[in-house]
Amino acid sequence: MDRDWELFLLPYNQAVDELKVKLRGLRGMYRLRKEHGPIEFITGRVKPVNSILVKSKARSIPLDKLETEMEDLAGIRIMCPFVEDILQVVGIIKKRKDLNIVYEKDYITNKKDSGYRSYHLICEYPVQLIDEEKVVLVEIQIRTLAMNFWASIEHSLNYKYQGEFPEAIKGRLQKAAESAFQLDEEMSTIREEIKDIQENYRFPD
Ligand code: 0O2
Repeated sequence: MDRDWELFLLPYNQAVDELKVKLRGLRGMYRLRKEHGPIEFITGRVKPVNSILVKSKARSIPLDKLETEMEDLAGIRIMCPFVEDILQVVGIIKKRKDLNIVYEKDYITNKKDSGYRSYHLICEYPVQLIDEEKVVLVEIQIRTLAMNFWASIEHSLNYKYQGEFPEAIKGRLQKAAESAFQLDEEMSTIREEIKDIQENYRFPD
């Protein structure tokens, strides 16, 4: 099937750009209130065409069903300092009137076999085009800095080994996932102390 990818992905690019601005705005609001902010930083991306093609083949998603069946064409990632911040961010997003949560995946309570932990919200987000409104799916991933560190490294290794990890690497990744979990636990116990420091001192953006 011939597809104009630039045209097809335009509303997804627009959605990612808009949501990055909107959600980053929350950080400034917390700072102004001199309250602990549950968001450390935010990234966003539209899935590259080659990754779309690889995933559609791997999951047997027909190219004419991408809009409904590939939920992470547009992706937003929100990094939080502490595990406790994740549910706070989920609550904030659920209350928003500019998007609609379709469903959620809690890979924090139910971590994946790989060791992956993160909270995913699959949302419908309306984009205003020239003559119409188009509702696109956006996947918002919410995780701690430690979860993000682990996922980034695992993702790079996954790319290298195409998901077929040698046993030794698999074991080391599982140990690293456990260490990331312990780090989050440890940070939670000293959360109050760190919050004080964060409120009194912030690096400039
Ligand atoms: P990329 O390159 O990040 O875009 P499902 O049918 O629901 O099981 P789906 O739609 O892949 O499958 O949903 P899932 O499992 O929630 O994964 C969506 C995204 O979460 C992935 O997108 C990754 O970004 C992230 N993710 C899920 N599992 C893992 C994991 O084990 N390791 C890492 N590093 N990330 C994970 P993509 O398309 O796989 O990749």
